Amino acid sequence: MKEYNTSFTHGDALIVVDVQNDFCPGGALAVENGDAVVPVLNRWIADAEKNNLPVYASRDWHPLEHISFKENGGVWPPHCVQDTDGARFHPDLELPDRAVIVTKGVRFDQDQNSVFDQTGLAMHLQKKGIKRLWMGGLAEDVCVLASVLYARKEDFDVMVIKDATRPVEASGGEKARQKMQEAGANIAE
Ligand code: VGL
Ligand code: ZN
Repeated sequence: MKEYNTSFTHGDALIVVDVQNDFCPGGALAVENGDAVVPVLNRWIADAEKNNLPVYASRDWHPLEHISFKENGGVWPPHCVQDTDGARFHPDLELPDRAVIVTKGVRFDQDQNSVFDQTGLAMHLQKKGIKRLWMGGLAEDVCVLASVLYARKEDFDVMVIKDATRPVEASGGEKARQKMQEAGANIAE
């Protein structure tokens, strides 16, 4: 087992990926028990607040007729359409006012699964001296996976908060964890 500092400290940031209604039970692209990540992430958010550490929350924010939707040749049902209820953060997610919202998936012609894809977030964090990212959210095998892999490419240390993420497919979760670990991310139990 690799050794690492397990406390949330200076130089760390919390990244909450796509905890939106459409990815929770009852949503258009529901992840089984997707809402179970909310109380876990709320504890991390409270800890970030206590220690004055930065909190980022991404949202999938598609235009109507987005290329990732089945009707347009993609693989997903329509989800997280801009300004709809499904695109809103889960109502129990306790984001502080100072949380920074990262909006992605707005291009008509591309999907942007990673929170870093064309958002400028990596450079922004680097400029602030952030070295390590604690990450959780939905879905583990799609946007969390893509974001973690990108973060590793950008040389951030990455801690995936295992209880704070759920996959679209159980088998996909196992595979995703394997890929994230191979890329050097730590899975924090
Ligand atoms: C996501 C499927 C399609 C995600 C986004 O946030 O994991 N999954 N769009
Ligand atoms: Zn999407």
